[in-house]
Amino acid sequence: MNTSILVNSESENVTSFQSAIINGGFDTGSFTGWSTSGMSFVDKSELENIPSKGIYSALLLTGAAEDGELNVFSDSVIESFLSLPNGTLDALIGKDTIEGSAIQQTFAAKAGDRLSFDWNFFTNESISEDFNDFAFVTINGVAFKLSDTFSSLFSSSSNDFDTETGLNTFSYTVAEPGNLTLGFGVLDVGDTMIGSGLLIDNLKLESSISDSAITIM
Ligand SMILES: [Ca+2]
Ligand SMILES: [Ca+2]
Ligand SMILES: [Ca+2]
Repeated sequence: MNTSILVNSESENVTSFQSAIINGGFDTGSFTGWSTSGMSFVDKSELENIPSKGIYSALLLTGAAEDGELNVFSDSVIESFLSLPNGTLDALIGKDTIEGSAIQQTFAAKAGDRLSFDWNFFTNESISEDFNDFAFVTINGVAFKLSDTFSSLFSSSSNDFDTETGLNTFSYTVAEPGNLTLGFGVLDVGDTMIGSGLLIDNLKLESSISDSAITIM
């Protein structure tokens, strides 16, 4: 179907347009377009995952002692990096978050655009209130938890971690036009002894056709 000319501007179909997001699938093999803090990799083989789109995914890690001293950052540094109010991450999980990694990107979005991405949370932790490592997304300085060690989605993992949620899709409808800053992070809680990770891929911003339709007179 040719979507460049529409005779019906009332169409509510949704189609992908040129995304303002740079390298949303990480398939440049690098973090082009992103800023990073801590241990973040773009890799196709680190965990032998099958990315949901393309060859590469982003992988963020906590500072697990079993992996040696990783170059991760404290929760307060991560909060500053993601423009979150001090104490946001402790409050999100209800425990003392310690350290981890994050990435972010800012792009233009219109009201009604649909943002979506795929994620997978990995951990070597058991279900634990005290060491409840977690992964989260931030949208314009507001944090939403993606998963923690209590996830009902866990199955045993075929990669280097004990368990994983498997790939899930998060979607969000943009309410206000303007720049949107999107961040992702994964954090150790309680201590730094047992590691967790967050995979991100296939980040997309989709517009409603009716926003850019051309009406033929
Ligand atoms: Ca990809
Ligand atoms: Ca803390
Ligand atoms: Ca941990």
